[in-house]
Amino acid sequence: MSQPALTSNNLDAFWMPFTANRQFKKNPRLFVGAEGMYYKTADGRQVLDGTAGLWCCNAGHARPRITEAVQRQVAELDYAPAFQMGHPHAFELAARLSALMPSPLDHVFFTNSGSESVETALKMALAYHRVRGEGSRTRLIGRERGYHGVNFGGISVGGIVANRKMFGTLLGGVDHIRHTHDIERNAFSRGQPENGAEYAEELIRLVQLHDPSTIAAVIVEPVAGSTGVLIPPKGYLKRLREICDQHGILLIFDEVITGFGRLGSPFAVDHFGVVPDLVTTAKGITNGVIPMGAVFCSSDVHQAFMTGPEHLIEFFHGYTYSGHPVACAAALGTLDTYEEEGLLTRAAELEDYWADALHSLKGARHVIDIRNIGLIGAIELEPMAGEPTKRAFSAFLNAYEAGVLIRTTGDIIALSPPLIIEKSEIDQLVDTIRTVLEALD
Ligand code: PXG
Repeated sequence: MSQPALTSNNLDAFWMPFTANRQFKKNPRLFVGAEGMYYKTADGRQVLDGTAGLWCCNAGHARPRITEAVQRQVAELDYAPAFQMGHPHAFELAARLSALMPSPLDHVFFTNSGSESVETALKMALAYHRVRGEGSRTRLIGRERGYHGVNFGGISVGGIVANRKMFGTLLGGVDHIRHTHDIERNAFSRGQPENGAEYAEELIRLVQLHDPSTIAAVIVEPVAGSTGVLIPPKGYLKRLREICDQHGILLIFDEVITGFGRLGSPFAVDHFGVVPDLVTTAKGITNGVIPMGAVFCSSDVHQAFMTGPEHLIEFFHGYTYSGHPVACAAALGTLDTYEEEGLLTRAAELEDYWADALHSLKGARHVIDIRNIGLIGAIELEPMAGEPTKRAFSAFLNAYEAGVLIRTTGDIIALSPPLIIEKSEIDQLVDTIRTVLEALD
């Protein structure tokens, strides 16, 4: 296929998401191809993917099993109605996914994105209490600096100020516990920080304030990604689970980023040994190839809905494209690739090398913290006086010019390469960042 010509005129119509549109269009950064660990730019350069796209291409790019599965599926069955009808691959995929997840998380509801998975899980939690006769449990608890997508439920329980402040009063009846980031006590931690399990006790404060009979669910990312890689202190997630159990509150883990091998185990649920009632996923489920998300729920939650006359719909929720045949094919090809190449546990094998490489940046210019877990890393920079985010954004632009794709949020560089990365590529990524940091204002 020939490349479309690009003029400043035809860059104009596309209002880009979460992008500095005017800055971008003055000097566009366009990818036209991708294979393995590398993107190809419109000007013919190779760029090492340090971010797995947007935390989604866990098996790297252009993986043949996924490509072929999608091609076959489009030709065979392009679409089947999602409501009151089915197709075999959706059932096959749900069964394979639930086999990957520890029991009792054994049912799967399909969506098309992380944001939709979050809305689905929040609605499931509210409806669960109601079908069990506890309809007074309507409150949702999130956490400061949480990211749960961009729909109204997600930004309400989320805790990123810029994502919330423009959009009115959001959902009512939502409260937040504090975030767990504590550079003063935990700077330069490798893996889970030692200090901060006590931040879970904040949940008790909210339980006492609102009364447990009003609280439906607590939602957290096991490792907060978008907000700059906030790793849970040792013991913190376990304590959240205990408090939820004591008070009949559902616990939701948002695993849109941590799911599918990012931490060195299939899910954060396995990694931390804490089992929530609901798990939201997306991204790595299809290796980013076709939009898809999935919510896992416990047998207890599922069973609560399976009452009443059998001809009645049990849960008034779903999307035209829930379990889309092409997305299911992509997901099945993705799971095959993960399994054949051992990718869901590869991050555990590389974690020490990754940690050593990242922490070798301690002492580099502007660096005030480095943190890592699985194949996730963050390098926090001292903000420029009066101009927050500018220094990290310059690092992003300069790294791109130097052939490496990184991601920044605030003044934090976040790294999450495809799980196929080799040690030499880890070196390339870190060495490029070191050079970029030394040259920054
Ligand atoms: N939950 C979590 C934990 C996420 O990280 C979403 C929900 C929403 O997913 P969708 O598919 O609706 O975008 C996300 C998405 C970044 C970055 O660079 C992170 C996300 C998306 C885009 C960029 O940090 N996370």
